[in-house]
Amino acid sequence: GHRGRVLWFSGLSGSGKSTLSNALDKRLYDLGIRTYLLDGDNIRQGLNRDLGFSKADRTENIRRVAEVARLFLETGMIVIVAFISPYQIDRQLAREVIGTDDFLEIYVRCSLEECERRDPKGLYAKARSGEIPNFTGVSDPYEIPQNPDIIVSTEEESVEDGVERILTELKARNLI
Ligand code: GGZ
Repeated sequence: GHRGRVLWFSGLSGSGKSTLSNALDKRLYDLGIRTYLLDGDNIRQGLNRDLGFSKADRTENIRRVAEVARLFLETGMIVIVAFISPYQIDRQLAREVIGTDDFLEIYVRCSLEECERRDPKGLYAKARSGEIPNFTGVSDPYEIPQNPDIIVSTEEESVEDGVERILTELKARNLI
């Protein structure tokens, strides 16, 4: 078996975190590598359904996700985590909870303009009209990762190319 790892995706809403992390999850599964995906769909509706989008709640969201990722890590799985995780300090704390040797930060880079153009759920429009307050990138901060392990630019490369590049990087680091 493999030693566990946490692949932590950070990026704006609509940047492509879910698409990329799901595609990577499938590729690793096909390679026979055990993975577990943590994202808003299985965390914010369950474990963290008491949390909203204030700064304190986002911090608590990320803290709990990091603790859950650590539990799965101990089973030897590759844990794929996909949350906006907008604050540098919270990502840093997650790295410390998980252990820096087992933590890879992947910045899903996409301009706010392009995320707004995509607006797959119409959330940016609602944020602009004020219907959704504290929306990341519009009325709430996103702190760009300063030293990510991997950057995937979803305006410049396809999902397939991004996933292959992550796999190449994992192999180069002997992580898979
Ligand atoms: C940002 C929000 C907000 C606000 C609801 N700000 O595109 P989505 O819909 O599916 O992804 C976004 C998701 C962000 O949740 P996270 O747990 O990843 O955020 S954080 O890491 O900051 O805790 C978006 C939706 O929730 N959403 N309101 N105000 N995104």
